[in-house]
Amino acid sequence: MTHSKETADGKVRVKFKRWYILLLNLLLIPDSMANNSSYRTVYAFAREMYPRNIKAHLQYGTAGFRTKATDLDHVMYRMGLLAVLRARYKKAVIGVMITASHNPEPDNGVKLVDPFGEMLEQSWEAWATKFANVVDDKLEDTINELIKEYNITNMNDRVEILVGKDTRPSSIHLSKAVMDGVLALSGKPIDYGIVTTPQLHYFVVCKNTNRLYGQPTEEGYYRKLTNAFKKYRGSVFSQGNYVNRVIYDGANGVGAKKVKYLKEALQDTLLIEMYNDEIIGSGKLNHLCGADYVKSQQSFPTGLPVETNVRCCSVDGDADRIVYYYMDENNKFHLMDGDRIATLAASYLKEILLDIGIDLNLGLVQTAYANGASTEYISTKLNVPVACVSTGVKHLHHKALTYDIGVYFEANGHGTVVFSNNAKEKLISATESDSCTEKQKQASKRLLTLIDIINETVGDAIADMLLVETILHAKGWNISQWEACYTDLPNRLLKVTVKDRNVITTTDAERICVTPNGLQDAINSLVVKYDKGRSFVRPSGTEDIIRVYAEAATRKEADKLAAEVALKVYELAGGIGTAPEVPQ
Ligand code: G16
Repeated sequence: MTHSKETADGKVRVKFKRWYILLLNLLLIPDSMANNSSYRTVYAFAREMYPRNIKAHLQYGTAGFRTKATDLDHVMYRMGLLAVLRARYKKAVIGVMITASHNPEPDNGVKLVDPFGEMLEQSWEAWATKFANVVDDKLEDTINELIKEYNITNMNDRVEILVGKDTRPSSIHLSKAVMDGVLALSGKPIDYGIVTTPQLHYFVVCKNTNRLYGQPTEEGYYRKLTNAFKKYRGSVFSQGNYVNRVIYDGANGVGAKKVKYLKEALQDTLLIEMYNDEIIGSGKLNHLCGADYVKSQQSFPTGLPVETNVRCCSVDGDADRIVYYYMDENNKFHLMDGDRIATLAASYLKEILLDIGIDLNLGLVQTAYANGASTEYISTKLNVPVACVSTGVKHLHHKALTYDIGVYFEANGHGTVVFSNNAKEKLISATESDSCTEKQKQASKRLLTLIDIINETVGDAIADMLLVETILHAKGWNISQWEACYTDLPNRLLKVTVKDRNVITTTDAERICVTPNGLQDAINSLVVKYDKGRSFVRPSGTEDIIRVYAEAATRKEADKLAAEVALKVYELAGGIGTAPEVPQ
């Protein structure tokens, strides 16, 4: 059935017949077998089922690998292998999520979830890239290299790898490839089927905290969020100018599928009217809808009824981002993006902390995409410290953990709030302390309940929606009252296609362009022409393009500045296709 030999360098080389690995996969390798050392290198055969057929170099980017689904079989298989090694190294449960989030349906992708729900640690991103690109014959060597580098000695541990996928038709066989990779190294894949990205992060944390964070099931997830939401809301569902009705755009993805369960659990506390919930394989995922579309186009998604002054929200393809918006009586579109959610959350938390009267440092983390007006509001009106980091929730999450209470949101609607153990302990003791007044105790209890509405593991569109609805309800606000806190500077996001997006490199949290030579000088000389002008460019980590951001005092100026900068990118960074047009 097999033949294997141990070489002088101690590496085991094994050859297996194809039917054998298939049988192993069917059996999911029972525990007793997994401990048999002769199964440790099943990958040596299994990789033959997932050969690397492409020449293009793939990179573990902003949120893992993203490209055409047809190019990903071997990457998925290898990420299954890597997840097992990571789990053995961390001695913890690891997650693998198959999704391309906001990308169109022919794309797919994969990202690994670390033990506490964080994105894969950066030093391992380089290993992921190496695993994805190494030629088939060197895969085994690369695995041995990693084992040696991290001195992974527990190669018999039957570690659990939680696997989730979004609704893309390609996710089905790609998830099988991940599981084959897990099995090949005698790990234990646990298939969670179709789930949102944040749900998978939540399951990983539940498992690694021995269920302290919650039950690692979908039911456990809904129960935790909705129980806290209902408790916080009490028996009055609408109050002040707040009405408990929201129009919801599911982007024809997993966010539509999953919110159905949420609706059932919430019953009348929040009336969610769902649209864009087409079935799997309709080809409509993210098409003219979803959070990315609404944010970048700054317009209503298709398929939603346009009702004056009614709160609407859109989630993205894997339901980790959310933006709100509404149409006013003059048919003007108003966007409430991640910056707005961050400021709403930070201002409310600040109020509660004042009520409690305990010393906890609250901080807010943004990226260069944050609207200049929001940054000014946070620092000068809310008096909350604000930090700017590179794009990617992994960077924001990391920085947010340096505060007792860290609020982080990207302008695109991706974010959450994290609470340190110190903060949670102080709140718990405040609920019981004799030195606290009844008002302080009640405020501490409220905040502890609010924490349970939040998915602290990563940005979560569903949990973030419940958080926004909770705060608006508590304040008795309608959406225009929320908007009235500050006035956004008009801004525009554009994409430019270039031959090689890596020619653009940046520094200072992506606000300064280092290469190609002369591009930053060109941007500077354009920006100074505009009142309140600001612009930056960066290569996307999820699409093969350069992103251009610009803001200025008026809509016309913001659009013009963005187009001028896009043209400079096209000229100096090897643009391909039609050159961007600058409006007059
Ligand atoms: C991912 C990341 C986000 C990032 C977005 C766009 O979101 O998780 O943090 O803002 O990509 O990244 P880029 O500008 O590099 O393409 P998602 O929702 O697509 O997973």
